[in-house]
Amino acid sequence: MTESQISQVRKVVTAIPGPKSQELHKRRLEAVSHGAGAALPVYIEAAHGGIIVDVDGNQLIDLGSGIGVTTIGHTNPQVVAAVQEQVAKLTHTLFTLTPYSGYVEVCEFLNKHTPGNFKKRSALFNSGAEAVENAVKLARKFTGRGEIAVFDHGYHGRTNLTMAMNFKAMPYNSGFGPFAPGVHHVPMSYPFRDETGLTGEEAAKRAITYMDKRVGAANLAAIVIEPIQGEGGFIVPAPGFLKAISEWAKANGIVMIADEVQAGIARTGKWFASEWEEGFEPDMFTIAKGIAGGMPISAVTGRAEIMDASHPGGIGGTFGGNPVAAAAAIAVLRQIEAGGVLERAQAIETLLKSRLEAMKAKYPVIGDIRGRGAMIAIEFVEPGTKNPNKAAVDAVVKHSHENGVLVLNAGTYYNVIRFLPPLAITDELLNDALNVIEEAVAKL
Ligand code: PLZ
Repeated sequence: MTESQISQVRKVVTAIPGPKSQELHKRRLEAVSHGAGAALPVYIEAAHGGIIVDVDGNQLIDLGSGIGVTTIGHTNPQVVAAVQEQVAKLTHTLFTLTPYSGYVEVCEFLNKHTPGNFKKRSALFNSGAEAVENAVKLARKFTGRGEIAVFDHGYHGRTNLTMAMNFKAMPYNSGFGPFAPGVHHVPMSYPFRDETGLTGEEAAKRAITYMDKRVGAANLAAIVIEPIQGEGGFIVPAPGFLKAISEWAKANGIVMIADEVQAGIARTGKWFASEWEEGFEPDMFTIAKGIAGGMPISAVTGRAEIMDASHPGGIGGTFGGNPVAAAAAIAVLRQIEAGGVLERAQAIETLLKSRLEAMKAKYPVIGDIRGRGAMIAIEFVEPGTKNPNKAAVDAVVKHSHENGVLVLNAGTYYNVIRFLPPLAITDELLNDALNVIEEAVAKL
């Protein structure tokens, strides 16, 4: 099946998972480590736009983009063409051995479009976790300090350092320690769950008191924060929070790192989610997921003096900034630069929020609707309380999956459903998917 033959409609032709998926799943359980989870064991063989097609011929509406990766759309024609052209020309040299232009071009794009009016440089890696590791490495080298601060409900990856930075033991960390030292967890601003009326500035004061008293400003190399928390359930901090944290970081010579792995690259309707808060001024950004339409590549972009703090040879890696992945990234970044992509994310926010707010008014099981752009979540509660309602999420996810709508859960309490659709999704598909979700909510 070629990409253009995938009609942008939901089609359920077998049980989900269907017989071929079930067969493959048996093989998988035999062959693949059971440590890798399976949220929906439907085996996908093709995809285009906002539709993924499984081996049984079911067409599912994708509201997850593989956790925010195929933001530009599945099998985006420009990405496909760029990859096809590049893969036939050059697949690898190792950039730090004999370089190639694609790597440089990706860095130029990121230096230009990340927020901050200062001289920047970038370096490329393979995964989000690897970007976070390298940002912390460089911040430590630059400041000569060792400690770092991260926020409750945060997520940063599955390597040893980034596991130490995650909030949740289960499922990410449990039993895999001991973890890297020097990581301090501080209170986040979580407007839905903080005491009513707590401002962003007050929440920042709470976090700053902890960092200042417990860690000591002079010992902190970096503060790492997701401007909108992804795995945590799309927690958007109260206005003023990010600004106050970054002002304190600046005043104390602490490197402010924005982990934009999930929220960055057009997802929230701006190039980077950090841009939504006036006065929030990160020194460094970690970038991955949506940058290359599904090809594995990640980046650290930041102040030139921090990015250059390493001796030559201090950062690298065999595959980082691979030529094929870089070609895909350039194809994505060019399209964002050409216009229309950010606007599409904003239009998706309008559509999702208006329908979800209407549902919230009707169904007391919905406690909160939040997020920006095409990064919107519902937090489910037991009606009349703020008690997390995981059972509701499980039921809505199950009904959606059975009816050909791929949704993802999230949240510290597993009581959040998050929407991360490809921006190429049509309004018709979004509305169709929301109808299925509303059916499920109505049944609760
Ligand atoms: N920082 C903010 O969201 C990845 C994890 C999927 P990697 N989140 C999805 C899973 O189950 O492993 C993420 C993130 C933020 C860092 C990362 C890590 O990115 O590319 O998965 O290493």
